[in-house]
Amino acid sequence: MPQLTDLTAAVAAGKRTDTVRITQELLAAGIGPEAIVEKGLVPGMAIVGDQFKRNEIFVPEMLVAARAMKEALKILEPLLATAGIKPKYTALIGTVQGDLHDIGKNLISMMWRGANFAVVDLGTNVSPERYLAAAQEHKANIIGLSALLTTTMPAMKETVRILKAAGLPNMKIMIGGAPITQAFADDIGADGYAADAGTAVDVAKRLVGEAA
Ligand code: B1M
Repeated sequence: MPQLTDLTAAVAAGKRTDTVRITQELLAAGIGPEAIVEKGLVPGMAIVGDQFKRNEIFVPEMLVAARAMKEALKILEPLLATAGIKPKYTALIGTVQGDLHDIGKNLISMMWRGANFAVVDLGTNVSPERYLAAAQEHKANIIGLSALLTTTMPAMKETVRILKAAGLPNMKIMIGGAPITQAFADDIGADGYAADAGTAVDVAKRLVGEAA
């Protein structure tokens, strides 16, 4: 039986077929989808990030690894989501303006769906104005902003400023992404921050007043 570390290695090497096969084998062996994501797939992308930082690999290799991870996530998504009960709360999610990274954002979206939130995914490169229009249209309870680049953190700050200035009732803003910290969230006035997809569920529940 393959180990979670084999999955990490397959993602890091961008081996799409192996990544899918190992994901299926781990599921068949009874490993839960959350463990597969958090302990198998995510560490693979962390390796890729470190290699990129050291100039050992370049954008094409990062893309290949990202595609391998996305294929595995397609298998895991239905398992992470629960069916049935009508969602009580609506959450919007998007990656902020200028930022095209979407894997983390997609994971949060899946986990929120799994926690029975109705999720509207605005995609990547979302302008502050689009967030605001969507928040008004969907009467969202949670607005989730993701940023992976230090250069797009100012866009996150601006989005929070515009959303807060609109004074929408019952609307909480939650942020996350690799360069984001609780200190930054406090600094820009976001209502919540989570470092990972599991915590993102707990924080969203807390923000809408449900016990996490
Ligand atoms: Co990019 N990239 N990238 N990249 N990329 C990083 C982010 C980088 C750290 C790599 C590095 O240098 N080590 C670096 C940023 C450096 C910095 O800003 N300080 C970087 C760079 C520089 C760039 C480009 C500028 C490269 C170039 O073109 N020269 C370029 C920018 C493009 C753009 O956005 N405008 C670029 C492009 C790309 C690809 C297209 C090749 C690809 C993205 C593919 C895709 O997303 N569809 C890519 C990838 C894959 C990465 C790395 C390797 C992996 C990102 C990822 O998917 N991680 C990344 C290095 C790294 O992060 N280790 C890197 C897995 C994912 C599950 O984690 O997104 O962090 P993450 O999400 C986590 C948490 O952060 C959190 O929960 C998730 C699950 O635990 N979280 C939230 C995320 N959003 C949240 C929201 C929440 C709560 C929690 O509430 C709402």
